Amino acid sequence: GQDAKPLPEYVKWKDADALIVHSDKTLETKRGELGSSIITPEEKLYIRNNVNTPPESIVADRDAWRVEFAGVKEPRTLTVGELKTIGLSTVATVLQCSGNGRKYYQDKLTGDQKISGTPWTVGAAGCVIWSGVPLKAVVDALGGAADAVQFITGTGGEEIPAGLDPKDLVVERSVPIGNLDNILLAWEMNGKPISLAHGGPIRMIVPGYSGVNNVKYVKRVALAEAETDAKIQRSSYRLHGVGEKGSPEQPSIWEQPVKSWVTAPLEDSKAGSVQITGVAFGGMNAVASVEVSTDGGQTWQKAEFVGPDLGRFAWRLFVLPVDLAPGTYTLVSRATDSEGNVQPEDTEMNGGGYSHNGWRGPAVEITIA
Ligand code: MSS
Repeated sequence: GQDAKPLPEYVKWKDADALIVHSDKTLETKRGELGSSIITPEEKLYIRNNVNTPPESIVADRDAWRVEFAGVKEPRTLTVGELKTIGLSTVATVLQCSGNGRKYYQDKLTGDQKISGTPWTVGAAGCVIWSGVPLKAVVDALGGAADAVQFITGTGGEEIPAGLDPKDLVVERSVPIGNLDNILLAWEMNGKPISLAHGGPIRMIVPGYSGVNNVKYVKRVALAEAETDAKIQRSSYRLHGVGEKGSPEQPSIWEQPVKSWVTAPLEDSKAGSVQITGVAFGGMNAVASVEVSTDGGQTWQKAEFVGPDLGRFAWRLFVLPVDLAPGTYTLVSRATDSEGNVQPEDTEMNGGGYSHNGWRGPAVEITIA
Protein backbone atom coordinates (compact mmCIF):
# COMPACT_ATOMS: atom_id res chain seq x y z
CA GLY A 1 0.00 0.00 0.00
CA GLN A 2 1.01 3.65 -0.06
CA ASP A 3 1.88 3.88 3.62
CA ALA A 4 3.94 0.68 3.55
CA LYS A 5 7.03 0.92 5.75
CA PRO A 6 10.39 0.38 3.98
CA LEU A 7 12.49 -2.70 4.64
CA PRO A 8 14.86 -2.24 7.59
CA GLU A 9 18.58 -2.01 6.66
CA TYR A 10 19.59 -5.53 7.79
CA VAL A 11 17.03 -7.14 5.48
CA LYS A 12 17.31 -4.67 2.56
CA TRP A 13 18.03 -7.67 0.32
CA LYS A 14 14.52 -9.09 0.87
CA ASP A 15 11.64 -8.87 -1.61
CA ALA A 16 9.80 -5.75 -0.46
CA ASP A 17 6.74 -6.61 -2.59
CA ALA A 18 6.33 -9.96 -0.82
CA LEU A 19 6.44 -8.60 2.73
CA ILE A 20 4.40 -6.54 5.18
CA VAL A 21 6.70 -4.58 7.49
CA HIS A 22 5.03 -4.45 10.92
CA SER A 23 8.21 -3.14 12.59
CA ASP A 24 11.99 -3.42 12.25
CA LYS A 25 11.81 -6.76 14.05
CA THR A 26 8.60 -8.17 12.56
CA LEU A 27 8.08 -8.71 8.82
CA GLU A 28 5.23 -10.88 7.55
CA THR A 29 5.04 -12.72 4.23
CA LYS A 30 1.99 -11.71 2.19
CA ARG A 31 -0.58 -14.47 2.05
CA GLY A 32 -0.60 -14.81 -1.74
CA GLU A 33 3.16 -15.47 -1.77
CA LEU A 34 3.00 -18.76 0.14
CA GLY A 35 0.98 -21.26 -1.87
CA SER A 36 2.69 -21.64 -5.24
CA SER A 37 6.07 -23.07 -4.28
CA ILE A 38 6.60 -25.57 -1.47
CA ILE A 39 9.86 -23.98 -0.28
CA THR A 40 9.69 -20.38 0.87
CA PRO A 41 12.57 -18.45 -0.71
CA GLU A 42 14.58 -16.55 1.89
CA GLU A 43 13.79 -13.23 0.17
CA LYS A 44 10.14 -13.84 1.08
CA LEU A 45 10.49 -15.55 4.44
CA TYR A 46 9.08 -13.69 7.47
CA ILE A 47 11.32 -12.22 10.16
CA ARG A 48 10.83 -12.11 13.89
CA ASN A 49 13.51 -10.83 16.24
CA ASN A 50 12.94 -10.42 19.95
CA VAL A 51 16.01 -8.20 20.35
CA ASN A 52 18.41 -6.42 18.00
CA THR A 53 20.21 -8.56 15.43
CA PRO A 54 23.97 -9.01 16.02
CA PRO A 55 26.41 -7.19 13.69
CA GLU A 56 27.20 -8.57 10.18
CA SER A 57 30.75 -9.21 11.41
CA ILE A 58 29.59 -12.48 13.03
CA VAL A 59 29.07 -13.98 9.57
CA ALA A 60 32.36 -12.65 8.13
CA ASP A 61 34.17 -15.88 9.10
CA ARG A 62 31.38 -18.37 9.64
CA ASP A 63 33.55 -21.38 10.37
CA ALA A 64 35.26 -19.50 13.23
CA TRP A 65 32.00 -19.02 15.21
CA ARG A 66 32.20 -20.92 18.49
CA VAL A 67 29.50 -22.99 20.17
CA GLU A 68 29.92 -24.08 23.78
CA PHE A 69 28.55 -27.53 24.67
CA ALA A 70 27.57 -28.32 28.27
CA GLY A 71 25.71 -31.12 30.01
CA VAL A 72 27.73 -33.75 28.13
CA LYS A 73 30.38 -36.11 29.55
CA GLU A 74 33.19 -34.10 27.87
CA PRO A 75 32.09 -30.45 27.74
CA ARG A 76 33.87 -28.41 25.05
CA THR A 77 33.63 -25.47 22.76
CA LEU A 78 33.59 -26.34 19.06
CA THR A 79 33.85 -24.04 16.06
CA VAL A 80 31.37 -24.29 13.19
CA GLY A 81 34.30 -25.57 11.12
CA GLU A 82 34.76 -28.43 13.59
CA LEU A 83 31.01 -29.12 13.74
CA LYS A 84 31.03 -29.59 9.96
CA THR A 85 33.37 -32.58 10.40
CA ILE A 86 31.05 -34.38 12.85
CA GLY A 87 28.03 -35.10 10.69
CA LEU A 88 25.54 -33.85 8.14
CA SER A 89 21.82 -34.15 7.82
CA THR A 90 19.01 -32.17 6.24
CA VAL A 91 15.39 -31.52 7.16
CA ALA A 92 12.50 -29.47 5.79
CA THR A 93 10.51 -27.72 8.53
CA VAL A 94 7.70 -25.25 8.89
CA LEU A 95 9.25 -22.26 10.65
CA GLN A 96 6.31 -20.46 12.20
CA CYS A 97 6.14 -17.77 14.85
CA SER A 98 4.27 -18.78 18.00
CA GLY A 99 2.10 -15.70 17.48
CA ASN A 100 1.14 -16.44 13.88
CA GLY A 101 -2.63 -15.88 13.64
CA ARG A 102 -2.70 -13.65 16.73
CA LYS A 103 -4.88 -11.15 14.87
CA TYR A 104 -7.73 -13.68 14.81
CA TYR A 105 -7.79 -13.71 18.62
CA GLN A 106 -7.43 -9.91 18.82
CA ASP A 107 -10.40 -9.47 16.47
CA LYS A 108 -12.60 -11.33 18.95
CA LEU A 109 -11.66 -9.46 22.13
CA THR A 110 -14.44 -7.69 23.97
CA GLY A 111 -14.47 -4.75 26.42
CA ASP A 112 -11.12 -3.96 27.97
CA GLN A 113 -9.56 -7.32 27.10
CA LYS A 114 -6.17 -6.93 25.48
CA ILE A 115 -3.69 -9.24 23.77
CA SER A 116 -0.54 -7.33 22.87
CA GLY A 117 1.90 -8.38 20.19
CA THR A 118 2.24 -8.28 16.43
CA PRO A 119 -1.16 -8.82 14.71
CA TRP A 120 0.15 -11.57 12.43
CA THR A 121 -2.43 -13.15 10.12
CA VAL A 122 -1.02 -16.22 8.32
CA GLY A 123 2.34 -15.01 7.05
CA ALA A 124 4.63 -15.42 10.06
CA ALA A 125 5.43 -18.84 8.60
CA GLY A 126 7.37 -20.52 5.82
CA CYS A 127 8.67 -23.94 4.82
CA VAL A 128 12.44 -24.14 4.54
CA ILE A 129 15.19 -26.74 4.20
CA TRP A 130 17.97 -26.80 6.77
CA SER A 131 21.31 -28.58 6.57
CA GLY A 132 23.73 -29.08 9.42
CA VAL A 133 24.93 -31.54 12.02
CA PRO A 134 22.49 -33.61 14.10
CA LEU A 135 22.86 -32.55 17.74
CA LYS A 136 22.86 -36.24 18.68
CA ALA A 137 26.08 -36.77 16.70
CA VAL A 138 27.74 -33.88 18.56
CA VAL A 139 26.59 -35.19 21.93
CA ASP A 140 27.92 -38.65 21.05
CA ALA A 141 31.25 -37.13 19.98
CA LEU A 142 31.44 -35.42 23.39
CA GLY A 143 31.08 -38.65 25.35
CA GLY A 144 27.28 -38.74 25.52
CA ALA A 145 24.74 -36.89 27.66
CA ALA A 146 25.47 -36.17 31.31
CA ASP A 147 23.28 -38.06 33.81
CA ALA A 148 19.73 -36.97 34.62
CA VAL A 149 19.37 -34.38 31.85
CA GLN A 150 15.78 -33.54 30.93
CA PHE A 151 16.07 -30.52 28.63
CA ILE A 152 18.11 -29.08 25.79
CA THR A 153 18.81 -25.36 26.10
CA GLY A 154 20.02 -23.18 23.23
CA THR A 155 21.37 -19.67 23.81
CA GLY A 156 21.22 -16.91 21.18
CA GLY A 157 24.40 -15.03 20.34
CA GLU A 158 23.12 -11.48 20.77
CA GLU A 159 25.29 -9.19 22.88
CA ILE A 160 23.39 -8.05 26.00
CA PRO A 161 23.90 -4.28 26.57
CA ALA A 162 25.88 -3.53 29.75
CA GLY A 163 23.83 -2.69 32.81
CA LEU A 164 20.78 -4.71 31.71
CA ASP A 165 19.84 -8.05 33.24
CA PRO A 166 20.82 -10.83 30.80
CA LYS A 167 17.99 -13.04 32.13
CA ASP A 168 15.47 -10.49 30.88
CA LEU A 169 16.93 -10.17 27.40
CA VAL A 170 18.71 -13.36 26.41
CA VAL A 171 16.98 -15.45 23.76
CA GLU A 172 17.50 -18.77 25.51
CA ARG A 173 15.01 -21.60 25.06
CA SER A 174 14.74 -25.06 26.57
CA VAL A 175 12.96 -28.00 24.96
CA PRO A 176 12.43 -31.54 26.29
CA ILE A 177 15.35 -33.98 25.86
CA GLY A 178 13.13 -36.19 23.65
CA ASN A 179 13.98 -33.82 20.79
CA LEU A 180 17.65 -34.85 20.84
CA ASP A 181 17.12 -37.17 17.87
CA ASN A 182 15.47 -34.43 15.78
CA ILE A 183 17.51 -31.31 16.49
CA LEU A 184 19.89 -29.98 13.87
CA LEU A 185 22.60 -27.37 14.31
CA ALA A 186 22.17 -25.87 10.86
CA TRP A 187 24.53 -23.69 8.84
CA GLU A 188 22.56 -23.82 5.59
CA MET A 189 19.01 -22.76 4.71
CA ASN A 190 17.54 -23.57 1.29
CA GLY A 191 20.98 -24.56 0.03
CA LYS A 192 22.84 -21.39 1.05
CA PRO A 193 24.73 -20.35 4.18
CA ILE A 194 22.06 -19.05 6.59
CA SER A 195 21.80 -15.26 6.34
CA LEU A 196 22.48 -13.31 9.51
CA ALA A 197 18.81 -12.30 9.63
CA HIS A 198 17.74 -15.95 9.81
CA GLY A 199 20.36 -17.03 12.32
CA GLY A 200 23.73 -17.52 10.64
CA PRO A 201 26.42 -18.67 11.19
CA ILE A 202 24.55 -21.48 12.98
CA ARG A 203 21.02 -22.05 14.22
CA MET A 204 19.40 -24.64 16.48
CA ILE A 205 16.50 -26.20 14.58
CA VAL A 206 13.86 -28.05 16.61
CA PRO A 207 11.63 -29.70 13.97
CA GLY A 208 7.90 -29.49 14.75
CA TYR A 209 8.40 -26.81 17.39
CA SER A 210 7.21 -23.23 17.06
CA GLY A 211 9.56 -20.46 15.87
CA VAL A 212 10.90 -19.16 19.17
CA ASN A 213 12.51 -22.52 19.99
CA ASN A 214 14.68 -22.31 16.87
CA VAL A 215 17.46 -20.21 18.37
CA LYS A 216 19.45 -18.11 15.89
CA TYR A 217 23.24 -17.54 16.05
CA VAL A 218 23.35 -20.18 18.76
CA LYS A 219 26.45 -19.78 20.96
CA ARG A 220 25.76 -22.39 23.65
CA VAL A 221 23.90 -25.69 23.72
CA ALA A 222 23.42 -27.26 27.13
CA LEU A 223 21.77 -30.49 28.16
CA ALA A 224 20.31 -29.69 31.57
CA GLU A 225 18.20 -31.04 34.41
CA ALA A 226 15.88 -28.03 34.38
CA GLU A 227 14.54 -25.42 31.98
CA THR A 228 16.46 -22.16 31.78
CA ASP A 229 15.12 -19.39 34.00
CA ALA A 230 15.55 -16.79 31.26
CA LYS A 231 12.41 -14.63 31.04
CA ILE A 232 11.65 -15.82 27.47
CA GLN A 233 11.25 -19.34 28.90
CA ARG A 234 9.86 -18.73 32.39
CA SER A 235 7.05 -16.30 31.69
CA SER A 236 6.99 -15.47 27.99
CA TYR A 237 5.70 -18.00 25.45
CA ARG A 238 3.42 -19.68 27.98
CA LEU A 239 -0.23 -20.61 27.49
CA HIS A 240 -2.10 -18.39 29.95
CA GLY A 241 -5.42 -16.60 30.17
CA VAL A 242 -6.15 -13.11 28.86
CA GLY A 243 -4.91 -10.51 31.36
CA GLU A 244 -2.81 -13.08 33.23
CA LYS A 245 0.98 -13.28 33.41
CA GLY A 246 2.87 -16.31 32.19
CA SER A 247 4.56 -18.60 34.69
CA PRO A 248 6.51 -21.88 34.62
CA GLU A 249 3.45 -23.92 35.68
CA GLN A 250 1.71 -23.17 32.40
CA PRO A 251 2.46 -25.08 29.19
CA SER A 252 5.41 -23.71 27.21
CA ILE A 253 4.85 -22.95 23.52
CA TRP A 254 6.63 -25.96 22.09
CA GLU A 255 4.93 -28.37 19.64
CA GLN A 256 2.97 -26.77 16.82
CA PRO A 257 -0.59 -27.96 16.27
CA VAL A 258 -2.06 -29.07 12.92
CA LYS A 259 -2.88 -26.10 10.71
CA SER A 260 -3.71 -24.98 7.16
CA TRP A 261 -4.94 -21.98 5.24
CA VAL A 262 -6.04 -21.02 1.76
CA THR A 263 -3.50 -19.02 -0.28
CA ALA A 264 -5.60 -18.43 -3.44
CA PRO A 265 -7.92 -17.05 -4.66
CA LEU A 266 -7.82 -13.99 -2.41
CA GLU A 267 -9.55 -11.54 -4.79
CA ASP A 268 -12.95 -11.23 -6.42
CA SER A 269 -13.14 -12.58 -9.97
CA LYS A 270 -15.42 -13.69 -12.79
CA ALA A 271 -17.44 -16.91 -12.75
CA GLY A 272 -15.73 -20.08 -13.98
CA SER A 273 -13.26 -22.67 -12.83
CA VAL A 274 -10.91 -21.72 -10.06
CA GLN A 275 -8.03 -23.57 -8.38
CA ILE A 276 -8.31 -23.17 -4.63
CA THR A 277 -4.77 -23.60 -3.24
CA GLY A 278 -3.22 -23.56 0.20
CA VAL A 279 -0.69 -24.98 2.63
CA ALA A 280 -1.22 -27.60 5.36
CA PHE A 281 1.05 -29.06 8.01
CA GLY A 282 0.83 -31.25 11.07
CA GLY A 283 3.42 -29.55 13.29
CA MET A 284 4.97 -32.41 15.24
CA ASN A 285 3.11 -34.98 13.09
CA ALA A 286 2.80 -35.41 9.36
CA VAL A 287 -0.27 -33.84 7.80
CA ALA A 288 -2.64 -36.55 6.57
CA SER A 289 -5.43 -34.76 4.71
CA VAL A 290 -7.10 -31.43 4.14
CA GLU A 291 -10.64 -30.41 3.33
CA VAL A 292 -11.83 -27.16 1.77
CA SER A 293 -15.16 -25.38 2.13
CA THR A 294 -16.50 -22.60 -0.07
CA ASP A 295 -19.50 -21.92 2.18
CA GLY A 296 -17.75 -21.07 5.45
CA GLY A 297 -17.66 -24.62 6.79
CA GLN A 298 -21.20 -25.87 6.06
CA THR A 299 -19.98 -28.40 3.48
CA TRP A 300 -16.47 -29.75 2.90
CA GLN A 301 -14.63 -31.33 -0.02
CA LYS A 302 -11.36 -33.23 0.15
CA ALA A 303 -8.47 -31.36 -1.51
CA GLU A 304 -5.50 -33.07 -3.23
CA PHE A 305 -1.93 -32.68 -2.10
CA VAL A 306 0.32 -31.62 -4.97
CA GLY A 307 4.08 -31.66 -5.34
CA PRO A 308 6.62 -33.53 -3.24
CA ASP A 309 6.23 -34.71 0.33
CA LEU A 310 9.26 -33.24 2.08
CA GLY A 311 8.65 -35.18 5.28
CA ARG A 312 6.84 -35.06 8.56
CA PHE A 313 7.85 -31.53 9.57
CA ALA A 314 7.29 -29.80 6.21
CA TRP A 315 4.05 -28.41 4.88
CA ARG A 316 2.24 -29.68 1.82
CA LEU A 317 0.58 -27.69 -0.90
CA PHE A 318 -3.03 -28.52 -1.64
CA VAL A 319 -5.38 -27.83 -4.53
CA LEU A 320 -9.12 -28.13 -5.03
CA PRO A 321 -10.51 -27.25 -8.47
CA VAL A 322 -14.02 -25.78 -8.23
CA ASP A 323 -16.52 -24.14 -10.53
CA LEU A 324 -17.77 -20.92 -9.02
CA ALA A 325 -21.05 -19.38 -10.19
CA PRO A 326 -21.79 -15.70 -9.46
CA GLY A 327 -22.27 -15.19 -5.71
CA THR A 328 -20.36 -14.71 -2.49
CA TYR A 329 -18.09 -17.37 -1.04
CA THR A 330 -16.27 -17.95 2.24
CA LEU A 331 -13.20 -20.09 1.61
CA VAL A 332 -11.72 -22.05 4.52
CA SER A 333 -9.55 -25.16 4.92
CA ARG A 334 -9.29 -27.76 7.66
CA ALA A 335 -6.37 -30.17 8.01
CA THR A 336 -6.02 -33.48 9.88
CA ASP A 337 -2.66 -34.87 11.05
CA SER A 338 -1.42 -38.47 11.08
CA GLU A 339 -2.65 -38.90 14.68
CA GLY A 340 -6.19 -37.86 13.77
CA ASN A 341 -5.95 -34.36 15.27
CA VAL A 342 -8.23 -32.01 13.32
CA GLN A 343 -8.04 -28.21 13.26
CA PRO A 344 -10.78 -26.80 15.51
CA GLU A 345 -13.20 -24.17 14.24
CA ASP A 346 -11.78 -21.72 16.79
CA THR A 347 -8.72 -22.00 19.01
CA GLU A 348 -9.36 -21.31 22.67
CA MET A 349 -8.28 -17.74 23.50
CA ASN A 350 -4.98 -17.27 25.36
CA GLY A 351 -3.36 -14.13 26.71
CA GLY A 352 -0.24 -14.22 24.56
CA GLY A 353 -2.17 -14.87 21.38
CA TYR A 354 -0.14 -18.02 20.71
CA SER A 355 -0.59 -21.22 18.69
CA HIS A 356 -3.66 -20.15 16.72
CA ASN A 357 -4.89 -22.96 14.47
CA GLY A 358 -8.65 -22.47 14.20
CA TRP A 359 -9.93 -22.82 10.64
CA ARG A 360 -12.45 -19.98 10.80
CA GLY A 361 -9.97 -17.17 11.53
CA PRO A 362 -8.21 -17.10 8.15
CA ALA A 363 -11.46 -17.33 6.11
CA VAL A 364 -11.32 -15.61 2.69
CA GLU A 365 -14.45 -13.75 1.57
CA ILE A 366 -14.76 -13.35 -2.20
CA THR A 367 -17.45 -12.27 -4.62
CA ILE A 368 -17.75 -13.91 -8.02
CA ALA A 369 -19.38 -11.71 -10.67
N1 MSS B 1 16.76 -16.51 18.06
C1 MSS B 1 17.48 -15.46 18.50
N2 MSS B 1 18.81 -15.63 18.82
N3 MSS B 1 16.93 -14.22 18.66
C2 MSS B 1 15.57 -14.03 18.41
O1 MSS B 1 15.13 -12.88 18.58
N4 MSS B 1 13.46 -15.00 17.72
C3 MSS B 1 12.71 -16.25 17.73
C4 MSS B 1 13.42 -17.34 16.91
N5 MSS B 1 14.80 -17.45 17.29
C5 MSS B 1 14.80 -15.12 17.97
C6 MSS B 1 15.46 -16.37 17.78
C7 MSS B 1 11.33 -16.13 17.22
S1 MSS B 1 10.14 -15.61 18.31
C8 MSS B 1 10.98 -16.56 15.98
S2 MSS B 1 9.34 -16.64 15.50
C9 MSS B 1 11.98 -17.10 15.02
O2 MSS B 1 13.33 -17.00 15.55
C10 MSS B 1 11.92 -16.26 13.74
O3 MSS B 1 12.81 -16.74 12.82
P1 MSS B 1 13.06 -15.95 11.44
O4 MSS B 1 14.25 -16.60 10.84
O5 MSS B 1 11.83 -16.15 10.58
O6 MSS B 1 13.23 -14.48 11.73
MO1 MSS B 1 8.19 -16.17 17.32
O7 MSS B 1 7.72 -17.70 18.12
